[in-house]
Amino acid sequence: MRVDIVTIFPAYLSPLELSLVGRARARGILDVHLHDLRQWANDVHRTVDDAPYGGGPGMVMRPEPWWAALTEICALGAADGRRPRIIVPTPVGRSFTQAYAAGLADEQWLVFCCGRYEGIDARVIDEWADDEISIGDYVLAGGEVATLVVLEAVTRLLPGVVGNAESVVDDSFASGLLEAPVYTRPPVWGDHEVPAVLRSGDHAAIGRWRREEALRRTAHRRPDLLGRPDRPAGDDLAGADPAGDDLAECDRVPTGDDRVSRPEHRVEHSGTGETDSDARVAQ
Ligand code: JD8
Repeated sequence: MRVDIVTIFPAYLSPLELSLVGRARARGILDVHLHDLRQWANDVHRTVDDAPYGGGPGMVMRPEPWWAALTEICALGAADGRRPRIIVPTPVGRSFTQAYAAGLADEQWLVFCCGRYEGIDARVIDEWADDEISIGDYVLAGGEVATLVVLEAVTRLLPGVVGNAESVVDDSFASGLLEAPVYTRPPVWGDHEVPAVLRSGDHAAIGRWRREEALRRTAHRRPDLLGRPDRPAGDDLAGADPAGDDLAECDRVPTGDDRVSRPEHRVEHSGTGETDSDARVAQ
């Protein structure tokens, strides 16, 4: 798969040299090209933004550099009639999901347009964008982080990228359920013991346990996922008690009093009265 990324912050995409995506590039499964939008800004200051028509805060990305960039990049496929799927991350886009990632993974050529400021002039999006996608209901400062998210989710699904394809098949969301808790050695950690069924070798029982936990967790944390029509029939959740009393320790969402009861995790930040989890929240 070829991927072109246009941005005014190419360095923001350097994580694509690492780990899974980095290996996919090294093995030629993924061919990533980063482009600095400013090379298509033809004024001495290489200006890519201007004031918004109608007034309002901030600046808008000018259409001319984007038009020139997309014209030049798409021309790379003209010889053999290839055209890329042009993706614009935006908070007003369609929700990006595992199913969406699976659809993009079937493409041969993707182009990501990373906006900044208040966004890209709408005429560029109307003319060039095949997809406007959002990675979540919160506001970022630009499209680069969303591009990293989408590209990692898509790359995982490319043949040969993830060692055993099996682990991609039963991904969270791919199965429509959240995954069950995972454990490794030691069998006992503090006063926490790995569920005996997982050490039983009884793979049928292990499969049932994981499914039960996946259903229970999904019912408790993401009931919206269960409302999906693609849920296989007969999945009785009658057993799952939404209040979560029968949930495994690691599945209970800590309520106020739960937090208090875990002194060992509390690291007093000097004089702040804050503990590490409060600090994390504060960051
Ligand atoms: C692209 C500019 C910033 C957004 C004024 C803050 C995606 N899930 C998502 N949240 N935010 C984005 C996103 C934000 C972007 C751009 C994506 C380009 N901004 C703008 C509108 C309000 N500033 C996103 N995917």
